[in-house]
Amino acid sequence: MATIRFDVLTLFPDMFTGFIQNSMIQKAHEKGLIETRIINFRDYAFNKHRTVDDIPYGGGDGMVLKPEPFFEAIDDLIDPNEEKPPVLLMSPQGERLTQQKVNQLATHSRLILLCGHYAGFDERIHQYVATEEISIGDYVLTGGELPAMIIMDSVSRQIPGVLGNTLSAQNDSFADGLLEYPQYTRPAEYRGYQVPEVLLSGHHLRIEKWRRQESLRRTWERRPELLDKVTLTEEDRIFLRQLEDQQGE
Ligand code: 4GY
Repeated sequence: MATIRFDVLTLFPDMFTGFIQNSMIQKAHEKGLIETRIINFRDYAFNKHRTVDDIPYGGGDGMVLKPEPFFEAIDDLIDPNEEKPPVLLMSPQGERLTQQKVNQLATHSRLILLCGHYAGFDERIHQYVATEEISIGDYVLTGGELPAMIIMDSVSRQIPGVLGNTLSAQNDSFADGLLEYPQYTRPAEYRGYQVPEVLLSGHHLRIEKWRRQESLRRTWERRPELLDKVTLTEEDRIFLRQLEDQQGE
């Protein structure tokens, strides 16, 4: 059975309680598929006032996170006789998180996540504590907690058994490199808005073809750059050529 353990170093452990105590993550915990340890790295600040930050050398705005609590906490978490788990530092300067990266992270049995605040980390934490830096997107947050939760959420749902249905993780957007086709449920008509006829037909081959084409259409309209990385059939190519020909009509 594949399981994963997340160790999170943060100054704001309460931010994680709502996340962990809800939804699929909580169920995955109950099933023993995932384990999370939320550690306040202030517990590893051994100076008199347990300070975790200090003013930047060379001057400037904001406070910088001191190296000692991170080095000490990692020493406590990692057994030198065991394989060193990835230590991910959340930063807008990191490698962009993609589904491919999520899948790769999900192959590990353990991940350590470092969440910073203020003006950032002392560079020695980047260099000697973190094994890689991850960014969830090109915008700046107040801290690394939300990115850490995004990693925990996206990685957890790749663990077999975490989602009720083992197929759901494979079917979604990005699993095959295309955006997902539109979904409908009952009623078949609401306020005059109709569910596409083909979905009511019960004709599985026609439904599959329609879904593939809608996935291709969406990807072509919204994220055309994704199409360069997808394996397309001859039928897919014909459909895409039709879309191009119809363009501007
Ligand atoms: N974007 N992706 C991000 C972020 C906040 C100051 C270092 C992001 O991953 N992390 O914006 N993080 C900063 C705040 C300390 C982290």
